[in-house]
Amino acid sequence: MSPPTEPVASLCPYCGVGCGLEAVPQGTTFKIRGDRQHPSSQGMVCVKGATILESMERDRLAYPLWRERLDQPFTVISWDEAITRLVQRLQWVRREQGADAICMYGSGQFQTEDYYVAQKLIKGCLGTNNFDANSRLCMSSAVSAYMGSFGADGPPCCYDDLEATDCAFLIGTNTAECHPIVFNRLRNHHKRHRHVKLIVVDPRRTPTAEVADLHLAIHPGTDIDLCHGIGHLLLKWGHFDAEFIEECTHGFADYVKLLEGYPPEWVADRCGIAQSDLEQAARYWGHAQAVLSLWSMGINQSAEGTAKARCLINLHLLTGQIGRPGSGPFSLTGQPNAMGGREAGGLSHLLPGYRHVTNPRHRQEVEDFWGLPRGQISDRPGRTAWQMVEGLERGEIGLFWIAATNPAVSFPHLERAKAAFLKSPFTVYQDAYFPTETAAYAHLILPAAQWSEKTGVMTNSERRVTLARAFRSPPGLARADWEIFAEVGRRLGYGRLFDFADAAAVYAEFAQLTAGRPCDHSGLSHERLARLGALQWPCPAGCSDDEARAPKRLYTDWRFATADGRAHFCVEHSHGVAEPTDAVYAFTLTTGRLYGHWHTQTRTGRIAKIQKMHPDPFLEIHPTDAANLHLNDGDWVEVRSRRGVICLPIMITRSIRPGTLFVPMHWGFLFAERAEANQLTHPTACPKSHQPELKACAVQVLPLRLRHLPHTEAQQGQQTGILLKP
Ligand SMILES: Nc1nc2c(c(=O)[nH]1)N[C@H]1C(S)=C(S)[C@@H](COP(=O)(O)OP(=O)(O)OC[C@H]3O[C@@H](n4cnc5c(=O)[nH]c(N)nc54)[C@H](O)[C@@H]3O)O[C@H]1N2
Ligand SMILES: Nc1nc2c(c(=O)[nH]1)N[C@H]1C(S)=C(S)[C@@H](COP(=O)(O)OP(=O)(O)OC[C@H]3O[C@@H](n4cnc5c(=O)[nH]c(N)nc54)[C@H](O)[C@@H]3O)O[C@H]1N2
Ligand code: SF4
Ligand SMILES: [Mo]
Repeated sequence: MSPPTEPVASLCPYCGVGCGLEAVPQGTTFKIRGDRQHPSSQGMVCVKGATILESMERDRLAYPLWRERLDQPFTVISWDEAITRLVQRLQWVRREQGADAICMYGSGQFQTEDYYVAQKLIKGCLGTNNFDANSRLCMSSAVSAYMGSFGADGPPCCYDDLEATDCAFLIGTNTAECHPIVFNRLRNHHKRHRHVKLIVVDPRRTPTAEVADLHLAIHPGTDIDLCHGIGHLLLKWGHFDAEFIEECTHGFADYVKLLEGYPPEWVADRCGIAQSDLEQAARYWGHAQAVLSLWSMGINQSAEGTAKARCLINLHLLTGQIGRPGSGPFSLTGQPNAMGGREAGGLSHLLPGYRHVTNPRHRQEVEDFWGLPRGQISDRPGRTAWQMVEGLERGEIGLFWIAATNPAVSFPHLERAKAAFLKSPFTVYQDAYFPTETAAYAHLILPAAQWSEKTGVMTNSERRVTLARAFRSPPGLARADWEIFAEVGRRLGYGRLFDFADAAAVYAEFAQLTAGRPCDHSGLSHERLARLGALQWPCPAGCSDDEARAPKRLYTDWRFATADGRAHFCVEHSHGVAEPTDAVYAFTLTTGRLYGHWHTQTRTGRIAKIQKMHPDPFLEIHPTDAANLHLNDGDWVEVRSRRGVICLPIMITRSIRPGTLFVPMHWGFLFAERAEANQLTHPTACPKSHQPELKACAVQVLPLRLRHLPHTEAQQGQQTGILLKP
């Protein structure tokens, strides 16, 4: 492409804050700066957004690669040969094993266009719902909580609420490190107004908790008890909204009965906090005009993630704190386009436009729109991420297609996941970088264009859609994900359905399919987004420019999307964590993120400044626990769970609860030897959302006097040809 001469408006492709960026041409390259016009971020960026361009060239995957067996080196092949092999395999598997033997595992790092074309291919043309995404490990509990409480997915708040609240309740979110620009906006408001309270609920004293008025360092997994404990006090002290409850909710009487069983003494003991702190939290809630809850993985990644999020939402229903400026339950989306993925139907139980595969009317609407015969879309939810692993174990999967995610690092119970990947007869891996850990398990590798090299939209946490235009050429033969899916569709004989002129045409079709749905994009187009800047949904066709630009909240009329129009209380007790500690595995391990790194480091591990910020993995441990184990800061330990073992140095810190440990999730086997958090985690998931409990497992810690590291997988990687450069 010919390089632009004017600044190009874009979007940061890292986290779900969705900051606006501008790429300013400078000679042969670009300078990245915050886009002051972008309403979400108002010109701010964090270190990841600011350094993004530095990772765009190194170790890029530029050509399709192929090998018959995993112990062979890859050879470079043409696109024609790559697509031919893939299409032949798809046809063979469909014929011999049936469409449900085909699986695609995608990502919240797709643009909406990529997601949409993938749904059309997999769920429409191939007729299997086996499309799931890494959002299953990330946002699926929030999705099912919104569904359960409000009758539809969709975070109801907007970022203007950060500056309109007088009590922010942050639970299971390290906002300062993981959603830094949301945190900046909230923190500035908090600093400026003394009456504004900030409560943080996290077993660790994170940088987010450091600046809170109240930090509740609860035992991991006791969030439901805490919420019910706060509810109990609010009710007892009369801080509830009787009119809202009466007119707009369902299930209050049962909720009241449930709350009776949560007296503050019991709750404080259960959560491991002072009763006075619990009471202070309830007082802050009760006295505030507007309460905004922010939550993230400390809630979602749990074997009771849906119930956790819904019990938090209960507090908003009890107090009528929703649909008004500065109030509401607000899930912070992890990935840059996990929201767009939900809108496009990118989980195995969904169809585009917040539709569900089990709903006959929804299937028909989509079949008719796509011009496919009635009955073409399967009525069974497809495999979730972990069910794909189980399918591989049982030999039920003939083709496993992974795109824009690195499950050989990010899946729970890695030994088991990787053993299953080894059993896959045919794995396609579509990524932007080479090597990555997952490449070691692939037969066919397809080079993807990524941010800055392809045009498309992403939706951020506040439902704001930003157009990110291409302004650089992709390396070698890399292509946009949606183009790859469309090419496969055409080669399978569905030419008419995949005849898109460009990404704008893909988006226009998707937007039309959302008309009249909660996530209505039908008033949006690439052209309009380029002209007006980033816009929020719902944005129905025919709305004026002013209407399109106005900040939007959901449920401002207090009518909900349930059949009875009411929001529903969730009446559930906690079952605790899936793997409690015992005498042998006496510590609870939790896992999570650091400010500079992004997930499995495919980008940030290749940026010098960020490598310097966080050079090595470590285990956070409380001084008392370290003393009991006779450990000094920096000593190496083995951490063992029932599933695996890792070795790393300890960091002694008072920021973690005694009895709890923390390992960052960022180090796969290409970046460190045996330090993967997910060697230890387990796949037990929330029965409603199927989101695994990545935030708690039982482990033991053993001093490692000699740093003896046997045969590493990095060496293994070399043997299997993963490190071969194209
Ligand atoms: N720097 C950076 N930012 C990111 C990402 C990244 O990789 N790096 N990834 C993005 C993505 S995809 C996501 S999903 C988000 C995640 O954003 P966050 O959810 O904020 O990040 P985590 O570190 O995974 O977990 C948050 C906190 O949950 C706490 N926690 C653990 N167990 C419990 C519990 O039982 N109860 C409570 N209340 N808290 C608990 C942990 O101590 C941790 O501090 O970040 C996004 N932003
Ligand atoms: N223990 C533990 N495990 C976790 C978590 C945790 O908190 N603890 N968090 C979970 C969560 S919330 C998440 S979101 C996952 C994240 O886990 P992953 O999705 O595995 O992590 P990433 O490193 O972001 O992988 C994204 C990949 O997509 C590639 N890529 C980037 N852009 C494009 C593109 O446009 N097209 C294509 N085809 N490829 C592209 C990148 O090169 C990279 O290899 O991890 C989950 N795993
Ligand atoms: S806060 Fe998130 S979206 Fe904004 S610059 Fe940082 S990583 Fe990018
Ligand atoms: Mo995530």
